[in-house]
Amino acid sequence: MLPKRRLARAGSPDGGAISSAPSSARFPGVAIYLAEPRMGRSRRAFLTRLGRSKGFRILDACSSEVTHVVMEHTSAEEAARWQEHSLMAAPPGCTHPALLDVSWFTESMAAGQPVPVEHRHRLKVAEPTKGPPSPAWMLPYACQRPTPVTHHNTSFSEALETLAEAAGFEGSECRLLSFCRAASVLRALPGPVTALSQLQGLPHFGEHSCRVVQELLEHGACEEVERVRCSERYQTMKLFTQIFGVGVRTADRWYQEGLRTLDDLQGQPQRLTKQQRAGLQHYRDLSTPIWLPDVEALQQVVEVAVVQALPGATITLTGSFRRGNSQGHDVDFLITHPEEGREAGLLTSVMCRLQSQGLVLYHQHQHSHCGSPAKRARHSHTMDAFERSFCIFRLPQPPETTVGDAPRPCPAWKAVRVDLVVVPISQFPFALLGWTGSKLFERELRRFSRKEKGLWLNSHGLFDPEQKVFFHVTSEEDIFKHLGLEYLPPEQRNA
Ligand code: DCP
Ligand code: MG
Repeated sequence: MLPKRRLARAGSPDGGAISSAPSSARFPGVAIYLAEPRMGRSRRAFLTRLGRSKGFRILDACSSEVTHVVMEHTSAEEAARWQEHSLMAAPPGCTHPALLDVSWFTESMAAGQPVPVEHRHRLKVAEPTKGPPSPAWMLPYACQRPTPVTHHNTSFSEALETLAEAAGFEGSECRLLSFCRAASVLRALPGPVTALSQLQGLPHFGEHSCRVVQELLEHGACEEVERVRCSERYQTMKLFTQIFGVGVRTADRWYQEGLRTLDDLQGQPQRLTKQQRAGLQHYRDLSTPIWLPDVEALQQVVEVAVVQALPGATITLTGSFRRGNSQGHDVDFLITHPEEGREAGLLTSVMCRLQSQGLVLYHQHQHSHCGSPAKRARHSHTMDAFERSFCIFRLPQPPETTVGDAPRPCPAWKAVRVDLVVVPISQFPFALLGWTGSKLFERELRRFSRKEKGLWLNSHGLFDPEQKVFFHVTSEEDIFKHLGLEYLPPEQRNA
């Protein structure tokens, strides 16, 4: 007889007896393969344990023994494509396994035995949806679904983003993320939410976020959101954190000390860093959006300086403008050269050229502080370590604009925030992906890599901590491929 402890282990979902000896499975005619692409690693591991604990034979690899392939959120076309690539060629006379939706698997689990395969279990071509969105295709990670610039649920997403921002001001990262994720789900919906029932089953929609949407649907306003927006705390924190160089902690300290206005800060310049003083000096310009024509003008002047400093070097616009936004709060450029190493020293030379043209109001050079590659990869949550310059540019403006029939004089120039980042060509695809954003998209991408694929992603590389190897890539598309994600162009990354 087995001792009690060993008996318990043999019967547990993780127990070696069931999982490592599939031949002892209760249903010998059934061999299941759970296909990962859209299921994700952790869910697949969970379902595998569940199936094995109930005596099902679940294979780790896809082979000709497999009788049932189970997939989640997958259309018949995608499944067929997957089958072509992943299944071993069936020997003549041998039939392909059934490609089934996860509903067959969950019903079988509930029944404690394989249920007969019905038509509804077989993977179908996804129909374009009309009316209420179905949660089945709303994948949980923002990097798994397209999110365009313009969407249909602005008032709801803005309300949730206000609560997210307010949570961030209180240092509540968890609540900030919850509201951001719910807002992002709304941004990805193909139509407006008109009834609360449409939120049922959507990922990241907790009770609180549902309540906000419900109030907006019923009354056109949400009392909590209005209260937050009118509060002195929120308004002051927003005012202070909009200053270049001021983060939540500094803003909070000033608030606790009783400071409330920009004049309060002007009166105490000794409290401010050089960066914050520049931010305060140009506050009005820097807190008004930058529009596309300004970005194009900037790109031209920076490009000329870069090419003059190092022929063959290139600049690439990233950030919100690369995602197709027509306005943004700053302009982000990546600078590189097709020959690795040639980019060294380039930034200093570029800045000298721009300064000599009188274009630079402020700049702060940050040297590259790349440690060992593995060390960099581990710190996926922190800012990257590329050489960069945080600048405020003096951008000349057209002499006058016309409002109605009357010409209105314009200031001769406008202060604009610009980030110039220098990237060695071997890391360029990662930097491009990392700097294109949105912030939530990047966060979700890194979370997806870590949790679902066991890989560490940041703006420098993609690292496999088990194999201790970096992936070599030449494009953003390669990175999506390594992660098993469908490629999303920048315009669809507005999570
Ligand atoms: N980024 C990031 N994490 C950081 C800083 C930046 O992932 N700590 C990435 C995501 C951002 C991109 O870099 O989208 C550029 O940062 P910005 O702050 O300039 O943000 P955006 O360009 O997206 O928006 P904005 O129009 O406000 O500048
Ligand atoms: Mg930006």
